Amino acid sequence: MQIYSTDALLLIDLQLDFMPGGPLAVPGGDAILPRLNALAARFEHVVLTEDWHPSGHISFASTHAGKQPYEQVNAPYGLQTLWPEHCLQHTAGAALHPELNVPHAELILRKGFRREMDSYSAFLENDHRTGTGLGGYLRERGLRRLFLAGLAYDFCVRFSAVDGRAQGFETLVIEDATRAVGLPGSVAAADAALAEAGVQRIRSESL
Ligand code: VGL
Ligand code: ZN
Repeated sequence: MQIYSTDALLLIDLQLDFMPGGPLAVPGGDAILPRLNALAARFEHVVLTEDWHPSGHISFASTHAGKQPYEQVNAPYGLQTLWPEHCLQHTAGAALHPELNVPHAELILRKGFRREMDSYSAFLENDHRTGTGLGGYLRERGLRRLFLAGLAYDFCVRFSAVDGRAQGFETLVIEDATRAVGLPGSVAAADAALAEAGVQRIRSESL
């Protein structure tokens, strides 16, 4: 598969809090970094995202009395899974992994910065209505096809890919350049959602 100047590589949430040893560790999250660096070097356009939460964020179990991580609460916009505190704005754990080597990344998009609403997707917050601006940014720059990788396959990669496709971008997930959180059923649900949305899953060697 050829890479064109109208393609963008979207690298999702490669932050320390999602790496092994972090509060919301994604198993093997750091093992994909060499592959991501090699991929990124071949793309003219790379966009990074950062999960970027204020204290007291609605997605933190600690915000809800008596709730534990991985339970759910009813939010005004629907069910919200609760997580350990992670990616607090401008803390060490919110930093990108130092071994991520993408000096030519053109945009770092932050999401999840509203206390009262989470945002798994890089395009739409969890109400599935509030835009982050990424769709407009990509369109204005003439970027039409998106390759997604990073963390976590079953949450932020999944929802970003589905919303990117829904906004009219040809969207592919490079599956061996992602890793999953792996809650019960979450990987199967992500597989099904990507298939349903028309998001192709490819392997990095086909690029
Ligand atoms: C993510 C759970 C909570 C992700 C972010 O990056 O996939 N997952 N916040
Ligand atoms: Zn988060």
